[in-house]
Amino acid sequence: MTFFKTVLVAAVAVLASNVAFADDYKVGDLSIAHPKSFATPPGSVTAAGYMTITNHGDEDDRLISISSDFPRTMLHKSEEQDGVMKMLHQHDGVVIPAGETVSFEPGGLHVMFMGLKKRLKEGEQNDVTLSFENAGSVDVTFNVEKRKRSSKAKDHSGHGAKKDHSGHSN
Ligand SMILES: [Cu+2]
Repeated sequence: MTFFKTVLVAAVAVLASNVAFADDYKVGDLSIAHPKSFATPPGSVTAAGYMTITNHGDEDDRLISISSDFPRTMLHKSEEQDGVMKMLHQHDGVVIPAGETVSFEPGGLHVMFMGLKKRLKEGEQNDVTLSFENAGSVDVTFNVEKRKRSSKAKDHSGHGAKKDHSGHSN
């Protein structure tokens, strides 16, 4: 009985860890967890991508570029300036400090997919290449997930081909 219990516990533990790491990626000292974007409304030409990057090493690294099958892919940061939310292009990339985790999440850093020809639908997958200064490149998959209602106010689907991003209300 005890033996069975032990085996069962071990099996569950293995299963749980497989699930937990199902969409985690590793490159060098970095791990990238849960790349995702949200389904977009009709007519939207942009979509934001989110993920979490952890630097397990003892040297800083930097996400220097990102590419996908979409016409343009950029690194953005939403930031409030004088009471207005703006999206700032991260020209120098995004530093991933040694021993730290950087979250790309609604209202902050995000990947911006631009020039979308069609909506992103739940369950779709988009292949994206992340290039880091030290760790090199890694291919990851951004799963399109159902948008949570609570995040609607912070979504990026509104911003189109404006020259700057000051108009969009994220
Ligand atoms: Cu953006």
